[in-house]
Amino acid sequence: MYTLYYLPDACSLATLTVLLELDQQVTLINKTGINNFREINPVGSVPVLVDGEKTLVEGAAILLQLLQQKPNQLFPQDEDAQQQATQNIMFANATMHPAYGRLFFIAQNLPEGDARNAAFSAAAGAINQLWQFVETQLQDKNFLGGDLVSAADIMLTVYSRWGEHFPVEIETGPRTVAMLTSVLGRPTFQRALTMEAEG
Ligand SMILES: N[C@@H](CCC(=O)N[C@@H](CS)C(=O)NCC(=O)O)C(=O)O
Repeated sequence: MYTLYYLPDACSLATLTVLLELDQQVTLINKTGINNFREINPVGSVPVLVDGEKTLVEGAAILLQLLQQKPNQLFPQDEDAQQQATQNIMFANATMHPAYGRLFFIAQNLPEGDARNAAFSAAAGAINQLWQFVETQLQDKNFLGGDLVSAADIMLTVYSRWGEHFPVEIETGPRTVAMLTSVLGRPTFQRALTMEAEG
């Protein structure tokens, strides 16, 4: 049984969805209800996954740990495919997630006005370039790894929900929209949303 510290609709939603895809039992703790969260993760971020005596942090590292425990459909066994799947997870976590992170930073730190609007516009442009890259990757397949959904697809689907909270136009191509719609419709993703809402 795992314990997952989360924030609703944050990147920890991908961790939860992957846990459900792997048929794991998990208890949720909303970070906002914890006074001393930095004693659990000094960096202050979710996800944090507690596995018995171990406290795991950093979303990509947590996912790779979970995916490598035993064979599963989210993570291929073939060496080349596995390398590509790892690369896709890192693209999502270390490239797309920080690109969206700029939107949160601008909203929290820049006063209303031209500079804020220009910063939003530049951040959206960078995000749209990354979605264009995803669209190119999906030209010959339904998901980043091929026919089967992967952890990276789930991560990207979580991030794709963030743009609507900001005054930006986020553009995703038709194949990307199909991938995101498919992941969003998975019972695990819907169950994860319900679990977060119930707390
Ligand atoms: N590199 C970290 C970044 C995680 C991160 O930025 N998490 C955000 C939510 S998506 C967070 O916890 N922010 C702190 C907060 O909102 O209080 C990881 O991948 O785990």
